[in-house]
Amino acid sequence: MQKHSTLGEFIIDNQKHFKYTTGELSRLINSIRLAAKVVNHEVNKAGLVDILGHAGDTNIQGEEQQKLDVYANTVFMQTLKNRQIVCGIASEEEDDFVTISGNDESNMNKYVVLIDPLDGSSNIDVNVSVGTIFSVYRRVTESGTPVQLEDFLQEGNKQVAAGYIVYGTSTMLVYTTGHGVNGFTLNPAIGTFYLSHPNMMFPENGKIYSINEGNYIHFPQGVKDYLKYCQKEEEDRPYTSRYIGSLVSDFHRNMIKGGIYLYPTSSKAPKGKLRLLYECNPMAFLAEQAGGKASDGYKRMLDIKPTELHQRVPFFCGSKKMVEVAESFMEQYPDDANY
Ligand code: P6P
Repeated sequence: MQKHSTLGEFIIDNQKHFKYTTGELSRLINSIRLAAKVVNHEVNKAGLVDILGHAGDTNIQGEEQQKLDVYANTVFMQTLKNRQIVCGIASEEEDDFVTISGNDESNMNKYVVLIDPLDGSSNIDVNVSVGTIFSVYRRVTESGTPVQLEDFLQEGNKQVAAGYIVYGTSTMLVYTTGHGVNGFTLNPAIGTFYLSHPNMMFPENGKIYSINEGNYIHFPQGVKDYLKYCQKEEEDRPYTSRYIGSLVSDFHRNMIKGGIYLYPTSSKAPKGKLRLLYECNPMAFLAEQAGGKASDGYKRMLDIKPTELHQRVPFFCGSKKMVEVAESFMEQYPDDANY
């Protein structure tokens, strides 16, 4: 029987891609691995303890924070801080970025991490899968000085690593360091992630589209036209509509089966809903590394120059040919590119 390598073994093997580094990135991925296990343990018993319901606070997005959101944020922040690997962290749950100060040593660390600690958290109460999304950059300001906003406002094409944990029927960690995408499934009995999905690739085409069609009347005309295309009785259509309401889960299914995920602008969300830095860019990096495509409907997601920490963008992501067809409808309406 083929011996499945563990995530720990894979990280060590993967180190060969980074000959001239000091293993910090490997240690960073290892800290994500630990935090994922801790959060998974809590997510899996969310229904059993009084951890549901709203923490009462609202985050910068104006969304009520579920207690599990707060918990997941604390775990990932603390794990990254404790390992003294990063010099700064930005989180959906934190109004501003957090400087990992403590001592000059931490300012010598060369990586910053951006994270959505528990995406899809509104699904927690109804026992639907949720996820963590992370994105890693090298800092661009002077080493040894406190991290600054420009270290976080980097284009997605500068990412050195990105990934997600999906807390679903099984818990998986899926990530890339720019050398393909690999998926690891947690064996909860022994707390070990095993390489279950080596070299994950989006099918070039697909028949699944993921979008909240409840917003149809608010969508740009290009999106309405594309949806009518998906639903037309012709050739390989109508496609299947699948929308879990959890980006990580919809993305993960589409990467395995083929498909496209869309969160466009609408009159309700004039810049879209998803955040560029810790949702769209990491997922776009993964998508491209898996042979897929990601854009705002008009331009490559990874080339968008960020201007704010929590900025939102429209998001079209998945099988390359499906995204290209969707973009061909959007380009009929060039004015909608100026959101
Ligand atoms: P809507 C979850 O809040 C999230 O950020 C994504 O995970 C998900 O795809 C989307 O928003 C769901 O948004 O407006 O359709 O409920």
